[in-house]
Amino acid sequence: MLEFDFEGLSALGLTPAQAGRAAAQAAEASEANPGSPLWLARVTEVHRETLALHDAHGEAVARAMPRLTRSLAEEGTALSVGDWVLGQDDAHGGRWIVARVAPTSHLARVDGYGRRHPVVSNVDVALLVMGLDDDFNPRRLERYLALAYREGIVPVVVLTKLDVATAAGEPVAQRVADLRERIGRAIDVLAVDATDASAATALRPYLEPGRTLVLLGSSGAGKSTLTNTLLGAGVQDTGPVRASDGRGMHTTTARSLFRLPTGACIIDTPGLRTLRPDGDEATLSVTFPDIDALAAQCRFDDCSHDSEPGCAVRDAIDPDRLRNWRKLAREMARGTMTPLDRRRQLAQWKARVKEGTARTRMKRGEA
Ligand SMILES: Nc1nc2c(ncn2[C@@H]2O[C@H](COP(=O)(O)OP(=O)(O)OP(=O)(O)O)[C@@H](O)[C@H]2O)c(=O)[nH]1
Ligand SMILES: [Mg+2]
Ligand SMILES: [Zn+2]
Repeated sequence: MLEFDFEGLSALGLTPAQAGRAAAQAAEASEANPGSPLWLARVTEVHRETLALHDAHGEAVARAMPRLTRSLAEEGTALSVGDWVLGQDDAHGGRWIVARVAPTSHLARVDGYGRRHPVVSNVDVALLVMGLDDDFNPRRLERYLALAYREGIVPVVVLTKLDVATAAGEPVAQRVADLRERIGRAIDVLAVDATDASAATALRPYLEPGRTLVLLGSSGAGKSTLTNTLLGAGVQDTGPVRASDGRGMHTTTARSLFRLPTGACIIDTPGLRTLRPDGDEATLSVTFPDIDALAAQCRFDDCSHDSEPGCAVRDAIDPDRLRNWRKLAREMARGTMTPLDRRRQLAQWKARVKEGTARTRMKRGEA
């Protein structure tokens, strides 16, 4: 049996579809865990041992049932900020999460070893935050775009430090125009002073009640500054940026979900050090629709837009964008390999090395 207040939870981003999923999963969960009634809440923070939750009435701290943690780990995932969860109270008033409501979107990043790390769940809009200072990097932005597109999340580019760049006499308007030209006009690009209330006005169309947004971007880009401006309060700590290279000091160390006065929810995240999008060919074609459209006109179906004759892409696309596309394509191909593929590839490499060694020895007359 599941008891919940839809009105109250919809203010935390619960959609009718998710409420339906929750009810269906609750029927299963109460069979597995008979006893006290189930509740539904949203994860606002994940700590080592506990999770902070919000339901319509307030904040609470809960633990995940070890069985749930184990089964999620087997699927290569874990409870994340933004997840909707079903839980039960024990006889001592302890709160236990017994199930995760299947998320509608789930962002994960892949580290240098190919391991997936959950970032956030159930997000509608990703604010891709990038400073108009040394942080400005269209290639990195294209990685974030791929990350959002893979999950069907609407990306919005927020360029911060407009005040700083303007005061320094930088050609901001030109930079913004070039960026729009490069990533395509379908993506909204806003340039703001994140410390000023005008940033909240600029973002207003994305802050509808019930929406969930996530802030993504490197350390020092201004994610927490923006969070505070949108909250109208200094809730999140913000940190200095090194003068030498404009990098932040990793001030935010955990992800947290906040409710905004507009009725939207926002998740502030720590700056990611490495970002390899967990994507595939389809992700790549939506992230680079310009390349995808032109590729149909190349003479060869498998054109790599490098030196092939009759290539329609090479001369029409910004060379830096094309280089980035190629790099991401390679990384994603590596990411989508199954462990069996990888073992096979490794075996091939080893065989080739062995062959090479044998050939050398033969030449030397050792064999
Ligand atoms: N003048 C000005 N300063 C800004 C702006 N955005 C951010 N800053 C400053 O940049 C520094 C870093 O901002 P934070 O909000 O802490 O950056 P963050 O993205 O949260 O960084 P991490 O938490 O480390 O990932 C702070 O000193 C902010 O005051 C802006 O638009 N204008
Ligand atoms: Mg921060
Ligand atoms: Zn081509």
